[in-house]
Amino acid sequence: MADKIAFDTDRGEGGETHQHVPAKGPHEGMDHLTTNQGIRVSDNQNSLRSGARGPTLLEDFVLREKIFHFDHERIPERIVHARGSAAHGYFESYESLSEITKADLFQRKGEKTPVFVRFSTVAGGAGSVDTPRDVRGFAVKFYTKEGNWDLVGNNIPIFFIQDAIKFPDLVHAVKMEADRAYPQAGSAHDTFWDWASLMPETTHMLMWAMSDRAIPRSLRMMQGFGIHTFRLVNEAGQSSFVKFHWRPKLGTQSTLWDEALKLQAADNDYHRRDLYEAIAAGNFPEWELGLQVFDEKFAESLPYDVLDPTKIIPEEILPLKMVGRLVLDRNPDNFFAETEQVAYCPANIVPGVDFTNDPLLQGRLFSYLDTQKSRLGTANFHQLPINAPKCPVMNFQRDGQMQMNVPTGRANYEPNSLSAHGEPGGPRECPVTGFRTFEKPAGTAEQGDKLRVRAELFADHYSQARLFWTSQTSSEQSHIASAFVFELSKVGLEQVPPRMVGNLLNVDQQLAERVAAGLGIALPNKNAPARAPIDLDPSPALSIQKNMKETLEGRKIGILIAEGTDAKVLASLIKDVTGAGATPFVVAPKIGKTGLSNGKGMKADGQLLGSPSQLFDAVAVILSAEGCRQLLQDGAALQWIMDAFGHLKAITHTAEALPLLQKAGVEPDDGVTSPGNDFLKAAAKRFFDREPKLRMLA
Ligand code: HDE
Repeated sequence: MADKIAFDTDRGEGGETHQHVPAKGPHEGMDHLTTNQGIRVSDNQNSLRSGARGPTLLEDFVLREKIFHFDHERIPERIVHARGSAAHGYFESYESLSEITKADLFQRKGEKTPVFVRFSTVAGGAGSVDTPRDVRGFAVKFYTKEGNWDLVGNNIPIFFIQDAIKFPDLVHAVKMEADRAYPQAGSAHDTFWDWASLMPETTHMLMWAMSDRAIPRSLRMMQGFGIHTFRLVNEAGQSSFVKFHWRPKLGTQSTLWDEALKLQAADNDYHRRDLYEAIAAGNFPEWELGLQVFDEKFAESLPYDVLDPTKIIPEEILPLKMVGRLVLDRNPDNFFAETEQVAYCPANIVPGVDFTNDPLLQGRLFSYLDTQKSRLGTANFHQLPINAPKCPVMNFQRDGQMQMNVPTGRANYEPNSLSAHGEPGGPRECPVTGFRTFEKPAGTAEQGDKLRVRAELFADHYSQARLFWTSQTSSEQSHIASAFVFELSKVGLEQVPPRMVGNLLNVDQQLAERVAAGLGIALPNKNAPARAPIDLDPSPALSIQKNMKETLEGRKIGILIAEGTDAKVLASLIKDVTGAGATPFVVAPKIGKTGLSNGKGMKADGQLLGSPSQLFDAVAVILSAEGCRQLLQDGAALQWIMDAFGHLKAITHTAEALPLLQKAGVEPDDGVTSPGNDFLKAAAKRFFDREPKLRMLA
């Protein structure tokens, strides 16, 4: 026998030979490891070689198959929305909507339809961070009894462009630059702003993207939108227009920019972890589906075009009708098989829902099927479990790479008369139950010659950007102006910031002045608008701060402890926080036991340096005099408190912790309390009034 080598003993059988021969036969109660051909594997640790120090043999099919499969584990990532997190759940209808749509999922009160929902950032690669300033994807696959319906939306109700033909330019401009391959996952760079500043139709979307909407606190706390105007069609064939909205039960909430930046360091997977943990803990995130339903006459009365995806219809003008709820109650079993391989397609639609002529939507109807073939490698991607409809699929499409079905019989064409001869002839079309495209009455404005044009009202690029601006609180306005300053400060092309500010002058004089001042550039001339903007009434519904839901539900409270922390105060705080629906998270200088006042030890949930306060919605500093003295020497503790205060969070503290708070620059205000009810109330808010004292905003 050759030299003895240590043999891995993971499987509990031990042994010190370099040639592994299990001591016993098959392990009782364990599954056999096999190759993909089902052949049992005798040794998963040593490849086959000629002698202990000899060459590895080509003959080793176990090795070759394992490495071959590994080599091909990655598939092309999505060109956009590559970074995503997803969950299973259901959609439950509140009532029958048969008057407006024949879609089966909306026919019965209490009807539950299974869904798979994938959230994503847009610009970054699959391994990028969760909290850049970016739009978030909000894609819902409804597995209805009549086939799959994909509502592939975003967390912002409009888009950058009006016509699909511009999409590759938008994406090229925003993703990492072609020659240097940076920056990853962010729009704060030359090519994006060069392109955007030359494209006035982006202005409304830029206002949203520079607002706090683009830095959500949690995937569970963001809205979703179908964006385009769609159609609903009822049994009688009557059609209405519709816009789809998702509203989070936990309220809409965002982070601050400084917080989002620091979250990128604190936890790359901040949103993914948050979603996964909430579902794993049984705190199922929930959204309501709201519809804005309207007819042609209403559409024509609006001063903007409902086919233009850069426009909203304010809720104050057309309220939402809440028609059901979406609950996410199960994490994927396997990230790749489900979250990565899920293939959304806006063209997946069911009878009762239909498209409109929105030129962006029309382009999307082509793009997604095309991209799935390139990403998943075969026209049979619909057979993957996550994509397969949960209703019968019957047609004469055949073959192709990775065909997983085994169709039987001779009939692979139609029409056929095989059934007349006693053989199954296969499925047939049905004009009654089959999907029928809504037929517009002839001769309407939507029909015409073949022209490369856009409808007249699409030329108004600024009125709704102004509407968005005037609908925000002054704190939100300063965040928007500051975001423009931040992003444009990263732009090295000198001609770009003045050009962008020249566009902003069409939105609001003050906004443009603030951005120019923040950049330290002279106010440029206004760029002539294609169509003069008009003043629209503000829509308070567009402000996050005006609609903040004061709740601790689904939030996380960080509790800083150290040696000698009062056990009673700590226990009652944890009880209160949990009772209010939040998750307490104990942070200590050492993750192992911290000695409390009652002589007992407490294990922390996180170590101080690895658990900075940006991970929490509010914080508690529960220290003894001795613990405080120790932490006064620790930069991480000071930063923890400085950031919590700077991110406008509620802070509660014991009297003994005061020296640390003072050293961190905490000034008394309504958000700084002693432990108890005052803290629970404060923790459900952010203290935006504090901000102007703490940082220079544009
Ligand atoms: Fe997409 N988009 N998109 N998009 N999009 C993709 O499809 C595209 C647009 C959206 O979680 C791709 O499977 C074009 C608007 C989401 O898997 C691709 C145009 C909206 C997701 C594609 C748009 C979206 C995608 C990349 C302009 C909001 C992620 C990989 C006409 C309503 C879905 C893929 C997921 C993904 C094309 C515009 C949302 C390349 C051509 C507007 C949420 O097919």
